[in-house]
Parts: sequence; C-alpha cells; structure tokens
Amino acid sequence: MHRVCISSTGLYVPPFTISNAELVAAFNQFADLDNTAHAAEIAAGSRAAVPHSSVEFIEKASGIQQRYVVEKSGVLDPTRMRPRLTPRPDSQISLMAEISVAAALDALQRAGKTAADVDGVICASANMQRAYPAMAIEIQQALGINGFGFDMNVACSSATFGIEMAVNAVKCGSARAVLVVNPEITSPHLAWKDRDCHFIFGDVCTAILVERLDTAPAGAFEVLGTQLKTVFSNSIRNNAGFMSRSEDRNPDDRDQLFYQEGRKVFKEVCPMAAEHMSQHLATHGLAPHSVRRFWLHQANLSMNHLISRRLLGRDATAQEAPVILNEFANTASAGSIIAFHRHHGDIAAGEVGVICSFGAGYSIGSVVLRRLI
Ligand code: CO8
Repeated sequence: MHRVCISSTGLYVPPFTISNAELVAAFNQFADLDNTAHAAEIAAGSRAAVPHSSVEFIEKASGIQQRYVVEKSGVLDPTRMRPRLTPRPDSQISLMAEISVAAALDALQRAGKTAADVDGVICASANMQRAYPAMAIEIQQALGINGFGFDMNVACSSATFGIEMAVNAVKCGSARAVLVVNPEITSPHLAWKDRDCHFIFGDVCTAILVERLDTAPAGAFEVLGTQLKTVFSNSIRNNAGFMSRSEDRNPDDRDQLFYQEGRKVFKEVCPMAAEHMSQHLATHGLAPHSVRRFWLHQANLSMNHLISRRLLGRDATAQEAPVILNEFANTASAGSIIAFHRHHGDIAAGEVGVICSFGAGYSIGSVVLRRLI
C-alpha cells in the first residue's frame, strides 16, 4: 500500500458574472410578463401570480452575492430564462471537457507535473453533459493521458467521493496519480423561473491531483483518510433523464430541473454533516478543535455557521471555515474544493484540515488531510 496525497488543485472560472441585482431585475421582468399573459386566470383564481424576488432575501437567506456562468444573456432574457448554449459538432471538444481540461492543466502546472505522470481521470460532477462516451475519456484524450477514465455522479458530494476512488486507486498501485475533475455547469439544470431557487447555483470547474506521496511536490497534503455516507432522500431531486422522452415529458416540466425542500434539507443535513466529521476525525484520534481548517461545501452561509457551531461548540472564524459562496454561489461538488484551492497556502506543515461535502442523495463525504513539509 502506498501513502497518498493531494498534490495540487486547479480552478476554471467562467467568463461571466451575474450579480443578485441583475438576476432579480430579469426575474421580476419575467414575473410581470408572465402575470400579464395570464391575467385572466390569475383574476379568476385558477392560477397563482408569480411573486417578485428580492436581493435582500437572497443575501439574507443564502449569503450569495453573485455567481459565475458559462453564458449570461439567455439567463437574463425574461422571455427565455435559461442559458443560450451553442451545440458543438462531435469533432469539437465538448464544453464540460473543455473547462475540465483548463482546470486540470492548472492543477498539473501547480504540482510541476505533466500528463505523462498521470494514469487516470475521474470526472465527478452533479450532472453530465451527455450519456456517453464518458466525459472523463474525452478529457483524458484531450490531456494526452495514457490510462483510464470514468464518470461518476453523487451530486454535491461528487468531488469527495471521486477523491476516495482516486485515493484507493493510488493506494493500491493501480495508478501512480489520478486527476479528479469537477465540471459543474449547473446553469442549464437550474429552474431560473422559480424564485425559491433561482439564486442558488453557479458554474465552475475544479480539478484535484491525487498521487503517491513519494512522487509528490513539497507542501502536498497527505490524505489521512476518507469517509463516505449516503442516506436516501427525496428532498433534493431532478427527474430529467433518458426516459423523459419516452414519458412524453416537457423539458420545462418543473421536476425536469433541480427542485428541493430547502428548509428540510437544512434541518436534516446540518446535524448529519457535523456528526459525520466528528466521527471521522475520532477514527484518527483527532478532535474538531485540533483541526486548523474546515473546507466545507458551499451551499448556504447559515448552514455552514450551524455546522461549525455543532462541531466546535462556538462560531468558526473565517480562517477556520472559509467562505467562497458569496462570490461563486453553490457550485455543487466544486464548492469545498474551491474553498481548499483558495485557502490552503497558510497551513503549516503538520497541521490538519478537513474537506467536507454534503448534498443530494443525501450524500456526505469527508477527507482528512495533513500538510507535509
Ligand atoms: N425572494 C423573495 N422571497 C423569497 C424568495 C426570493 N427569491 N424565495 C423564497 N422567498 C420567500 C418564500 O416564498 C417564503 O415566503 P413565505 O414565508 O411567505 O412562505 C420565505 O421567503 C422564506 O422561504 P424559505 O423558507 O424557502 O427560505 P429559507 O430561509 O429556508 O431559505 C434556502 C431558502 C436558501 C433555499 C435555504 O432553505 C437553504 O439553503 N437550504 C439548504 C439547501 C441546500 O443546501 N440544498 C442543497 C442543494 S445542492 C445539491 O445537493 C446538488 C444538487 C445538484 C446541482 C443542481 C444544479 C442546478
């Protein structure tokens, strides 16, 4: 068995931002248009009017101030309310693969490695652009990696679950190094016409280079352990899939996009995540207060505050549990990895940190790391 580490991470940030003010202005225009078009049904009481959204609600309820997206004009067009993506021919690299390659090259460059040092690619993401061929194989080919690639989806926990798969492959010797990429293009499967969730998500891609300790660069993070947990829940769903067409479903049907019971998720997931991390740390003889940093999933600021309080018995400082969701919104599985990517430089040799994801499934994944010299 080999000792394993995270050598580096990479980040691709999409070119467009949507502020809460822009988002709410477009949503409220859509609401007015829709309500005018259905004025008679609304007056007759057979249809509910679409209520306005508000910047104040979004910032208070979530802590989100803006999000990045791969395409902006379609989202902000009140007659469209979804990104305007251009289909690409099969001869051209797909969008998910393109942003994955950008994040992966960033990670490789930071570790001083090349494709020749890597044996596998895991594309771990909340949604795949297509059924097959696997996105990971296209990414592998574009990077020039000789080995294997496969896709996996555990919603917001895809990255941490992917890290465990990569760690096991490297530990057992089936790969020298594995790239885990998390292309989260959430904007096409977000219900931009639903004020309860239109503000939640953003697009991004992260990459994680998992490799043997004996080949890793200085300052890498040894993986002391990974722990995964799933418990089935209907509280976060998206029913779109290959059977939708045969069910004669309309792609605009509400259940063909992301939907959730946000309050229920909040109440059920926070205690599970805190308990999960405490137990995982205990298996390594560690207590939460001895951890220098928690790189938590970035869904909602109050959620992270509550989890930190349950873990530490007090509020965590911004250094202990850094926040990136104000800038990126919820980027599904990439959130905890962006937090790690942006906030690990000051961790000293010997100090311990935890990456933890939680989300649909329900799914929770934690990775306990110790920085090396
Ligand atoms: N503007 C103004 N008012 C609003 C708005 C709005 N935009 N939205 C809702 N309101 C109103 C509601 O209608 C409600 O009014 P009333 O009291 O009259 O009924 C009131 O505000 C309060 O609404 P909520 O109770 O819903 O508000 P909360 O305080 O609970 O906040 C949140 C809502 C932010 C959604 C919160 O519940 C939350 O963050 N929960 C946790 C959610 C979470 O973490 N989910 C994980 C999902 S991510 C995941 O697992 C990956 C999925 C794959 C990616 C999908 C990509 C698209």
